[in-house]
Amino acid sequence: RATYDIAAAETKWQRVWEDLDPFRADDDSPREKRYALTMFPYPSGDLHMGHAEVFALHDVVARYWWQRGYEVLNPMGFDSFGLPAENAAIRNDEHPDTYTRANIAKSIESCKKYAASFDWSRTFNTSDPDYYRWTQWLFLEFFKRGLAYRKNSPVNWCPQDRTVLANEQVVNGACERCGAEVTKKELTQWYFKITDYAQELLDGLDELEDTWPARVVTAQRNWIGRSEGAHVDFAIDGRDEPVTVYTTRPDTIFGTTFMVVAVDAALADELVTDAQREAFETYREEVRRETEIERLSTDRPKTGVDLGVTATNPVTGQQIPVWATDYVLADYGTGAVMGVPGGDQRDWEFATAMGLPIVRTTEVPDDFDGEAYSGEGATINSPAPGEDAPLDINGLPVAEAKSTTIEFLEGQRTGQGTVNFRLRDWLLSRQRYWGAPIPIIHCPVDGEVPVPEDQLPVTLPMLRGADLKPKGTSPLGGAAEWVNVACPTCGGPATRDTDTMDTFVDSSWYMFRYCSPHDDTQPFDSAKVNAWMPSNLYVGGVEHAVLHLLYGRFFTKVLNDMGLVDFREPWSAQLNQGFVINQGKKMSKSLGNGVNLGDQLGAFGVDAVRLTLVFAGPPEDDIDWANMSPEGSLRFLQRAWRLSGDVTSSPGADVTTGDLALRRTTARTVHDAAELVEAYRFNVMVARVMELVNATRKAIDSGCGPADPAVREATEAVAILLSLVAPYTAEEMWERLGHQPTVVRAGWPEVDEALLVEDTVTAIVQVKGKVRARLEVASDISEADLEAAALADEGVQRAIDGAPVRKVIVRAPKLVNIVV
Ligand code: ANZ
Repeated sequence: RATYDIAAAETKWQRVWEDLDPFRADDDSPREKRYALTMFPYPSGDLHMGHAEVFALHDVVARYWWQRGYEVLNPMGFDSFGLPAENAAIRNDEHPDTYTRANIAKSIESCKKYAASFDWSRTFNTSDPDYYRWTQWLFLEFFKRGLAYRKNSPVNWCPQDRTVLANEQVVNGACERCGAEVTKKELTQWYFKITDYAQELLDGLDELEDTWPARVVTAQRNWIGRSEGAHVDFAIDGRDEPVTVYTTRPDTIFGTTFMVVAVDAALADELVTDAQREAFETYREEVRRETEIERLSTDRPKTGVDLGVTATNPVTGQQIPVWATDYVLADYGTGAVMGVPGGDQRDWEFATAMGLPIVRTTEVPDDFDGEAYSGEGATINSPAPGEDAPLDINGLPVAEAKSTTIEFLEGQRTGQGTVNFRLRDWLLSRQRYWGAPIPIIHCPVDGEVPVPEDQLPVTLPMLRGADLKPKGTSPLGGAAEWVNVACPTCGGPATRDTDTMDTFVDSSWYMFRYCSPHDDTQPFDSAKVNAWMPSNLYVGGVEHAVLHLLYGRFFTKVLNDMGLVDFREPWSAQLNQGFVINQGKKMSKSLGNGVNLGDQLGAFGVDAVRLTLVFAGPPEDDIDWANMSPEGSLRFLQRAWRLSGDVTSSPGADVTTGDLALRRTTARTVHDAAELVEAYRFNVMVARVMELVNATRKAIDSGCGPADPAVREATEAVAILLSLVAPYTAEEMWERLGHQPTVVRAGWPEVDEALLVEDTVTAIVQVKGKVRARLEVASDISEADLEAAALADEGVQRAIDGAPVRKVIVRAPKLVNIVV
C-alpha cells in the first residue's frame, strides 16, 4: 500500500508555509476580522503534551476561520517574566534572560514543526524591555488614577519562594506555584484597586454566561463574593467610638450574645484592657505562628481571649462581652463580628467552648437536628417573650426581618444596609528579581514619585548567581548603583522601588499588544485594538479561572475608562481544554509516566499526534494517552491520502453530473462540519470526515469509480476539512489532486443546498428475483420515471443480457421487479 513520507512532507511544507506566510494577519484587510487567542506559555522548557493539545484544538478554529474567508489574528508570544523561569534559571545557574531566550527559541521551532497557524510576525516576550516599558507605563496610569497604591497590612507570604502572593495565588492555604503552606506577614506592598470594579466584574459575567464555561463564570462569581447585609454599630464601654460589625444577618441581632474581633486587627489591640493585655498578647503570638490552613480549618476547637470590655446591643441595650479570636479575619468586613451562636456554626462552637449563652432567632424545621441554623424560617425571640424592645420582628420570614431591622437601625443611626465583596485588592508587588521593576522613586521630600515617561523603561540591572536568589527582600535592593537616583521632582537623593510586578500584570494586557506589537509610541494602537477585539475565542486552562481571567477583565475596564479601548470585556468566548494524562494519572517525573512530545512526533508524525488529540473526545475532557492510538490515526491519514492518488478526473471537472449519493454525503459532511466546529465538537467533526473517507473509498472501489467527478469533489472536501487538523496530510493530498500551492487558504467547500434536502430514497431493482441495482431517486418519482431509470441502469442491462422483458412490476419509489 502506498504511504507518503511523513518526515519529507513535514520538511517540505514547513518551507512552503514559511515562504507563503499564509497566516499573517492583515490589519487593513477588507474581510471580516476574527481574533483567535490561546493563553501564551511560560517558557520554562520546550513544548510538552499539554501545549500540543491546546494548540491542536485552538488551531482547528483558527484554520476554520481562514477557510471560511475571515481575516484571522492568531498570535503567539511568551509570558517570560516570573517565578517559573527565574527558579529554573537559578537551578541551572544561568541568567533568567539567557535561559528564557533559549527556551523561547526552542518553543518557536517546535510550534512551527507542529504547524500551529500562529502569525509569527507579531510575537513578543513580556520580558522584552520594549514590552515591559508599556507595562510600567500602564502601572503609572493606574497610579495617577488612584488605582495603584501602597499600604501596610498582613499579607500572604510564601516561605519557599520568599515573596508575597496575591489572594488569588493562595489555593487552599498553599502557594499556587510551589505548594508551600502560606503564612502571614505584615508588609508594605503595592496594590491595584480591583475592588473599585467588583460590582462591574460581577455584572459583566451575565453577558458571558452563554459563551464562557459555566465553571469559570461560577468560580469568578464566588471569588467576587457579593453579599448583602449591614454595618451595625455597637457602643463600647469607656470608648467614644463605637465598634462597627459587618453582618449578612442583621435579623439575628436579638440573638447576639457576644462580640468577636480578629486577634490580629489593630482594633483588638486598641480595645483590650490592661488587665487582659498579657493574656491577649500571648494568644496573638500563638496565632501569628499559625498558617492560613490551620486558621481557616473548621474542625479545630475554637480559641480566643476575653478583651475585658463590654459592648451594647443597639437594639436591645443588652451588655455583651467582647472577645478576640483567630476565626475572624482582619481583612474581611470590618474585622469585627456580632456573635450569633444560634445562626452561625463558628459562633455556636465558640459560645460552647467559652460558656457563652445561645439564643435562637429563627424557628428551625421539625426535622432539624444540627446546631446553628441559618436557613429560612419565622423569626422568634426578637424580642423574647416578656422582653421590651423598640423593634419587633417576630413572625417575619428572614428577608423581611432583615430589611425591617436595617430600616430600624438606619432610623436610629446605629447601622446601615451595605453590600460587601469577598474580593480584595490585588497585591501586585513581588520580592523577586525577574519581573518588571515598579517605576516609582521614593524621595524623602516628595514621597512616591513616578519615573518620568521619557525615562521608561526602568530596565532591570544585570544580576547574576547568588545575587538573584530570593532573600525575603527584593534582590534589586542589592544593586546600589541602580537603586540610588536623583528625585525627578526635587533632584535630591532618592531610591528606586526595588520590588517587581507580578507576572499576572504582564499577562493582563498582552492581548491588546498583539494588535500592534511593534508600536514604540504607545502600549497599543487603539484603532487596531478596537478593530480586532474583543477576541472571538480564548482557549486555555481552567486553572486561570479567577487569576488571569479576572485580572484581564479588570484591566480592560480600566482601559475603557481611560478611553483607550471601546469595549469592557476582552474575551467574548472561551474554551477550557482538559488535561493530557497517562494511565489515569497526571503526568509527572516522580510517577515516571510522562509522555515526551518529541518522541511521539518522531514516531507518528505531527498530523497523527494532532489528530489523536482532537479526536480523543470533547475538548473539555481529559485525555488519557494510555488509551489513545496514534497508530490508528496514522492509518486513517494514510487511507485519506490514498484517495487523492486514485482520483482520475481533472481539477475543475463538472460535478453536477457526478454520483448523487456521494455528492449528498459530501455536502452533508461539509455542512455539518461547520456547525460542529462552531460548537467546539471537533472530535465529532473528525468522525464525520472519517465517514466521508469511507464513503469515498467505497465509491472508488465498488461504486461510481475513480473517474466520477463526485469522487474528486469528496476527496477535495476531505483535504480541506483535514487541513484544520492534519495540515501536512492535507497539503500532500491537495498537491496530488493537482492544486497549487497550498490547501490552508483554499476556502471552505461550497455546499449546494439542494443536496442537503433529504428527499431521496433508495430504490431496489431486481432482475429474476436478484438485486441488481440500488438507485438513489426522488421520493416522489413517478412509476414511469422509476421504470425508465431502472431499465437504463448498466448493472440491470447486464443482468437482462438482451433477453426480452416480459413484465415490469413497479412499486414507486422503493422497488422495481423485472421479469425476463
Ligand atoms: C451575624 C450572623 C448571624 C452571621 C448568622 C451569619 C449568620 P459572608 O456571607 O461570607 O459575607 N463575618 C463577618 N466578618 C467576618 C470576618 N472578618 N471574619 C469571619 N467572619 C466574618 O459572611 C458574612 C458573615 O460572616 C457575617 O454575618 C458574619 O457573621 C461573619 F446567623 O453576622 B454574620
